[in-house]
Amino acid sequence: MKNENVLKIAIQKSGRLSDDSIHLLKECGIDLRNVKDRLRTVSENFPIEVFFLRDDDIPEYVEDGVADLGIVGQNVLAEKNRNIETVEALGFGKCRLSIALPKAVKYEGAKSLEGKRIATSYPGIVGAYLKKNNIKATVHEISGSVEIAPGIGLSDVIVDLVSSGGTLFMNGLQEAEVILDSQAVLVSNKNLTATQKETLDKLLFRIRAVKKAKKSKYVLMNAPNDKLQEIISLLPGMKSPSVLPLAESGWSSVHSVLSEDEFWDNIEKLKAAGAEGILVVPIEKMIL
Ligand code: PRT
Ligand code: ZN
Repeated sequence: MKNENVLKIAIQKSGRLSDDSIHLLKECGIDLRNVKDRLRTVSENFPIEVFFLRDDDIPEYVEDGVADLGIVGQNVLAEKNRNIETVEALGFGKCRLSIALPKAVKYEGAKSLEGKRIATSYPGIVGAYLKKNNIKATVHEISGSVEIAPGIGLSDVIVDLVSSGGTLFMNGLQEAEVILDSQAVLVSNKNLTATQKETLDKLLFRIRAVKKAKKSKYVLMNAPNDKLQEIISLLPGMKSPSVLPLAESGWSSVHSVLSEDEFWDNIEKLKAAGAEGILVVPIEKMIL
């Protein structure tokens, strides 16, 4: 394989996005060895080379073309504000960048920040938010443990990432306003070669099949023939459900695909309509 046609993808070396990023590539059928060394690795069955980096450096490397692709949180992307393309949201690493302040303090929208000291690792995003809302406040950039800043008197307010909210709670803080919703995204350099674009399309096709499968379940059930029409009307399927006769006369086996969002609702309706022995099976890939 000619080197310039191999896509170089930068993923987080060690942290919250690392395992999910590797797992996604593996689910796309990309063989990766030496992921334990976490330096770089070339796939043997797909024209891709993986670099392991700090997440903060990924947007810059992708802009400069040191890497062609990257997997990074939208929070880092918004903060670094690099000239790169967001190609696909990946559905993991979900969190939000929020304003938080001590529980006893009342929050009445952005104007509550006027004249306050704000501690954050996201000075770019916070600065833009203050500017948009026409607020004057002091921003202290700190690189970690932002949640302790109010407790030690360094700031009045923080802007930090939140997922469960447990960290804020343990530090006596309340989440007051979400500034940015974030998840991991696939990003790309803007000047890929035609061959690299083709490889990216192949990768995207696989990523979408994996994402789609995650959101769906394969369901099988037994149904009395006199209830078949009602049961079929509850099942969308990819085109329409498959119906196979059972060995016992008067009964059929019905197979279909249900989306996770409507899953429990549908299962209850199916049972009420007379379906029995309902099996729910995960789907590995889904190509539409
Ligand atoms: O070393 P490197 O620079 O690569 O890693 P890092 O330490 O900067 O990042 P890392 O691994 O902590 O996070 C990587 C990315 O994961 C972030 O940029 C986000 O896109 C995403 N992510 C998702 C999160 C969280 N959820 C999250 N909860 N990043 C950080 N947190 C923090 C949060 O700020 C809080 O302090 O985790 C703590 C626990 O959160 P709660 O709300 O569940 O208590
Ligand atoms: Zn980082």
